[in-house]
Amino acid sequence: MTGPGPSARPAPLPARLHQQRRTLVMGVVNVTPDSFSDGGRWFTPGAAVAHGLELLEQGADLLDVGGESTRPGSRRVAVQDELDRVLPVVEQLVARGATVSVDTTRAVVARAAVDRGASVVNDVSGGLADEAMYEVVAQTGAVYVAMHWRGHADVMDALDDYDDVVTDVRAELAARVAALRAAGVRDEQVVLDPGLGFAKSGSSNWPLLARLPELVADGFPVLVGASRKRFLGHLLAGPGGEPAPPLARDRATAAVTALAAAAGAWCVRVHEVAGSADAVRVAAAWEGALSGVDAAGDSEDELPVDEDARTGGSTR
Ligand code: PMM
Repeated sequence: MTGPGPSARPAPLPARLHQQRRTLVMGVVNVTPDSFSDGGRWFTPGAAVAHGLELLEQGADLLDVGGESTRPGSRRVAVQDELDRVLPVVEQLVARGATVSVDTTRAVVARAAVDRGASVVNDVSGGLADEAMYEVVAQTGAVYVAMHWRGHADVMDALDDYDDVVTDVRAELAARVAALRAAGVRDEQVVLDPGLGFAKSGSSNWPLLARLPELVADGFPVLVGASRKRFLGHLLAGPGGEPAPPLARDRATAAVTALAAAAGAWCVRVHEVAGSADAVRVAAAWEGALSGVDAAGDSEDELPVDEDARTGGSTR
């Protein structure tokens, strides 16, 4: 494999994340009763914070806190409910030293989360769900993940119509970049995401992964969110054709992480962190051996001295 190694990095992130010579691991903290992969397990703020701290212990570099499920077919939650779910968790995780991303399509939620210390706005709609989003991103200077999206969860399964899924997704993301620039967002803030499972049938996801270097070559950091998604359930289907359940998809997720990292992904978003934390180190060692850099030893891919953040600041 001769992937290009980790892609460009967004500028406004904390220095300790820039020092990594490998793909970053974003741990998912869903504060929702109904996410498809882990619905309801960490629905109270206390449980969500404890889960986030556990993910940091397992090697997460940053945590993605979301209060609205994007499960296929799901309905929108009220803005106030989303704020009530997300903000206390963001605040407490930031206070414990975590780098926090907020998973929201709403500008008002993004702004409130950044005000409470979130560094990243992860918008699965790429700005299409809320016309005020780009202004918030421009004003706050937060890192912004623009995911490829064609419609909300209740309609997205009907929007899987592509000539060539990779070419079309890249073109639609390029249109988002143009709109972001027009709104005053700096390129250094922007991360792109092909949006696996969003308006993509099972078979549409594999070309997006296999041809990830094409998206990486567009020059922006790339985030990959394959974790526990339906296309992995179908890949791992039992003898009767029944998809593997979400919690049985973690080993396949870690395998995707290794391949995506070797293909140059900047970050992977995962529910089970430990397997992907290992996988990104394997990929870095693999790439390092090809380029003559020692990424497998005890030096470059580790944090310098920031054990506090890795343990959630629990020793402070
Ligand atoms: N997938 C989910 C939620 N947020 N954000 C990004 N950037 N990319 C993704 O692929 C993505 C996301 C799916 O929901 P889950 O949290 O229930 O897995």
